Amino acid sequence: MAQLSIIVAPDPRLNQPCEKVVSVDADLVRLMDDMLETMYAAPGIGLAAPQVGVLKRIVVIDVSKDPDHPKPMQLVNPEIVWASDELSDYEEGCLSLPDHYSQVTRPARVRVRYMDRTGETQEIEADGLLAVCLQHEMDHLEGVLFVDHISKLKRNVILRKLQKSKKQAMVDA
Ligand code: GNR
Ligand code: NI
Repeated sequence: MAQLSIIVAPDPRLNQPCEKVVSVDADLVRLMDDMLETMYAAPGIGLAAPQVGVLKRIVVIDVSKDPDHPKPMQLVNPEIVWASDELSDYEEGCLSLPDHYSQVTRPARVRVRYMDRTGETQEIEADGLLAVCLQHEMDHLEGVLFVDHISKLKRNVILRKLQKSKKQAMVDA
């Protein structure tokens, strides 16, 4: 297994729709395992392939928050097949927007269809943090970040701060 580096915004790779995966092969399984390792190390509760520079429809998630009982999930070509009318707010963060958090409103429950690491189609219905995380990760596959769900003013404040710290890191290096 290997750790991958996580792309921080602003970066054009985080704003592009990702390609569907055609077949789940050994290379793809290795990528998903590396994504899980990268997510646990960060640490984070989810990671989408574009965050490591791979523009494919792949997501890994573990919302268990209990290192003794991990519940890793690997989803290929995930699709929302149903979302509740009921909405819910959650204070979201993103490994590609480090140290920035905002309330985001999304459907409270979703049903998601995806392929697992063996290529089999699965469906799950989720609420709570898993529903938030699934929607957050699937947004990444469309090139959408949580800041795209908040006011333009708040979004620009966050993106300008990140841009500024990137430029400073270039000077420091
Ligand atoms: O680690 C993460 N935590 C988090 C908290 C609230 C809502 C969404 C998330 S996902 C985030 C990891 C990440 O950036 N995934 O894309
Ligand atoms: Ni994210």
